[in-house]
Amino acid sequence: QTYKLPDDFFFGAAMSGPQTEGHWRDGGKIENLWDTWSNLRIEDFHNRVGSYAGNDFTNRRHDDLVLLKSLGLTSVRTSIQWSRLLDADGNINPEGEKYYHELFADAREVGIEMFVNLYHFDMPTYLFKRGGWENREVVEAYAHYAGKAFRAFGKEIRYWFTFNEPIVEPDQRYTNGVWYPFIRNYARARAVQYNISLAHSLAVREYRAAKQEGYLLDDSRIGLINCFTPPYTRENPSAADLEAVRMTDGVCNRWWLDLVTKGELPQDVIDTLASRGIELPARPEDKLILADGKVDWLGCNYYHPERVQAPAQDTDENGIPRFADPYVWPEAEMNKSRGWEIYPKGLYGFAMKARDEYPELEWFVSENGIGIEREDLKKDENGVIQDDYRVDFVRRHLEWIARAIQDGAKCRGYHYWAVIDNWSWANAFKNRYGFVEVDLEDGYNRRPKKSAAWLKQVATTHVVD
Ligand code: BGP
Repeated sequence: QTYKLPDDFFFGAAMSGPQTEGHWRDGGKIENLWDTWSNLRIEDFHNRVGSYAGNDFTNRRHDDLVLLKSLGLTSVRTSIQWSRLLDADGNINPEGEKYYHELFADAREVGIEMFVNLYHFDMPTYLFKRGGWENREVVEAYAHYAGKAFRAFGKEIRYWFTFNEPIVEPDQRYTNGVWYPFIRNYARARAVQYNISLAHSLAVREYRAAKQEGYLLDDSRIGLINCFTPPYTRENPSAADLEAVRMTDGVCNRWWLDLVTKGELPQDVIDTLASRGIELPARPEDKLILADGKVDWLGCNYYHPERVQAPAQDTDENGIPRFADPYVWPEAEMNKSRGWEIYPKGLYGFAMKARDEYPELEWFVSENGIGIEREDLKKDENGVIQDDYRVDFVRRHLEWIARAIQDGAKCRGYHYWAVIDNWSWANAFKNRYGFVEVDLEDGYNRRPKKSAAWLKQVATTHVVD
């Protein structure tokens, strides 16, 4: 069956500043946590892999934008790096500001609509040393930074976002401790999550003020981008399994949906956390701040669902409270490179939930993609990576999006992560997401993979087949 996506549907690419820009110490840029960590990873440095190099976007950005446009894409989301735009006194770094003006001018010239996000896990290191998101002063500093960004680029950018995946930083850096500096503390993770919710709300407040003052385009919009991992449990679930679903969904999904549509956080989740001794650092004035967290639309990053069941124990071996254990669904189709389940229908599930429970909410798929190891082994005799699995993955997700729109979902677009291979956090360049290869052995040169022709066809016609 063939599906048609709406004509005014955004078809684009997602990326981030820290994963692409490189030039980590140029132009007055100060260090963020990824730079600090990259600096510790000497072997990556020698392999030319790290935030210091990104994917060489800064040196190639005009050509990259032309390439994206030639694939039929009309919008690109990236992020401003806080550590590039502001100095350690919170003042604009003129060279950083110039860099982003030039980038946005390139995009205009090429005919790409830039979506700009303000935070992609890239906490400036000096602020982390002051407590990071656990310190209210850092929350204030972020709102100050957001206000500066809105005022500096307000006439150039229409689509603004406060955070990318605000649930992931607390989980990866604090709960699971897999990101530098490898903290393992669930209570601190929830405090970070809570304070990021305040930071988001204060940034929206700044946005509205800047708009009132005439710094922004009249038709500009503000949003938040979260990753939505719909939890499913086993068949014939127990009450405890359903409870595991409630808390998984509550912390990862409902928390942000409630914040951006109602300007509040889910009380049942807060109560359950409190019943386990996890108190959020709430103050009486916070309710008014959170009330300002409502947005104009939402980005939904979707990679995989969550399969959960009742936890076997109340805490893990490190004393971290457990609300759910993973459930291995025997029928799961896995992307073995990344260890993530492939379940396109989960996107439809999210769409129907949004339609039914948050009927006013407009949203778009802000990230979706498949990262595969050792694609260099999949080259044909002309050196072109044969990646039919990527076409299969994206096609199936787009089909569910098209069906959801037919069924009333207010889904306005699709951004693929990442159309051009880029550097990624803990995995460096291991898993490649791109429709376009970045050849590290050949000076970061770009080479379209086999799937690029298919992408172009779909992006230019909006017909999925
Ligand atoms: C999302 C992030 C991206 C990107 C992507 C793929 O969570 O917003 O920055 O990295 O996941 O994940 P990974 O690179 O870890 O495979």
